[in-house]
Amino acid sequence: MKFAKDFLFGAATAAYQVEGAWNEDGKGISNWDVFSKIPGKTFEGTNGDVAVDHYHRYKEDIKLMADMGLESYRFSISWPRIIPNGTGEVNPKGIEFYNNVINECLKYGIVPFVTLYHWDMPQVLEEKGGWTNKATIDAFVNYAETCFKAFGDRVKHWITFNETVVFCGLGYLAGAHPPAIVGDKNKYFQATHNVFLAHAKSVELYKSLKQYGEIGITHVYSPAFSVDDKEENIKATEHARNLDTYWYYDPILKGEYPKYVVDHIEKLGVKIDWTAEELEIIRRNADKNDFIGLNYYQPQRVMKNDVQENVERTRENSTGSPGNPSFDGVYKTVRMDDKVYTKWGWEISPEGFLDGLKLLKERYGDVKIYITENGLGDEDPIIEGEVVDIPRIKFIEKHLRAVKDAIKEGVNIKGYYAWSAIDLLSWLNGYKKQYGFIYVDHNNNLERKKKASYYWYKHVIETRGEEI
Ligand code: BGP
Repeated sequence: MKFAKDFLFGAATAAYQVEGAWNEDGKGISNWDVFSKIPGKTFEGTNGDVAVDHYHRYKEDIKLMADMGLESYRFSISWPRIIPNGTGEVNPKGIEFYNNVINECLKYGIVPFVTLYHWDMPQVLEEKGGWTNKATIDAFVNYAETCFKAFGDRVKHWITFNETVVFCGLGYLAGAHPPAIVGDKNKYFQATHNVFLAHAKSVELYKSLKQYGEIGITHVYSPAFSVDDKEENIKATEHARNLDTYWYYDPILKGEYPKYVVDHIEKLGVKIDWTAEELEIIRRNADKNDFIGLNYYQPQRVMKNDVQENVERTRENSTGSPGNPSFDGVYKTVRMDDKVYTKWGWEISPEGFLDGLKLLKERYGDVKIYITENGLGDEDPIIEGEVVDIPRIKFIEKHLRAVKDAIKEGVNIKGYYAWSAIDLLSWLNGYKKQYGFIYVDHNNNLERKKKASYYWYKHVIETRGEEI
């Protein structure tokens, strides 16, 4: 089987992880510009000041993507580059930069797939309470409108937010992302609600502009599976699915919050400030979503847990490795002896991907899905000057196979974006953890080099995945 002609083969990046130029051409300071400089927060103090200098080298990078045959490039827009203070004046140089990136893509027939919020928020807004402040909702919608109007004639695929569970969870429960708050359940749930509202309002606005493109949201999907068939662990798994998946997709696709979670957090004493009008905005926009984006790296292996603890997570245990109790103490994720893990402790499980996609279909039906991220973080071997990233090829091959199988089973998947197009800054793990098809030499002027996976993916695209 070949992938259909309208299935997009892509690759992704995010502004803070590739652009650099953190204080150039009128860009405002972001929360990540500040957070990454707090000692101990990131691996060896790495930050995105220069990143891989995509801001100055986008032409070279997009040419490399074009030569790879990439059909679509998912990248994000840096909010503080467009509106430096979060609200108010627009920075013409910011608009110019993204116009250039978009036009460069279109020159080669690459479909730009744009994320509006991949975690870098104007610091001015973060200081006023970030996502816990309702004023941020309208600031975001105004920023979204600015982007739709500036780029919407050429950009026909929009993602509002990337991985709400990550920036809210690590930001307000684990203290590992800005604003580095630990264990504040109220702030966490308030922030998620405010994000869903900002999403719904942006969708409504986008549709009213009649630009005839697609809009959706991206969540990371780490499907929860019980470690065994003990009833207590199965119950804990259902709990995890509610908290980590349904809470995130239900308001978007069903227009309402899962009752199970609403009841549960009420018992925990969490009070969300949500008005009837806000809930109505979320409800009436649910059927306007054109797709959901789904990032998949690994499943969660879940078992019951009894001890409630608010742990401040470090870099090592905050980005994926199992071994963490849930914030409410009900379940924990564990490492299993019979599973395979990456060097950073992330389980490799294409089976979990397929099973997870089937579970989503059961709950949400035929919704259109783009796999907006999937990839292997590794330290790539260099042999005789060549970057021989065979484990990445194997990883993507198996996961593309799962996508193919899911499509055969009726899951409506329309595209696959490998994370990442090019080696970039891992938020907390520096440059050591590589994901790209293109290598960046940090010892030699950030020179680019094609990896083995680059040639492999090019062949996959040329043959529309027939040999997968
Ligand atoms: C996702 C993010 C990406 C990317 C990826 C890999 O959660 O959307 O931006 O960073 O994870 O994560 P890491 O860099 O921690 O390995």
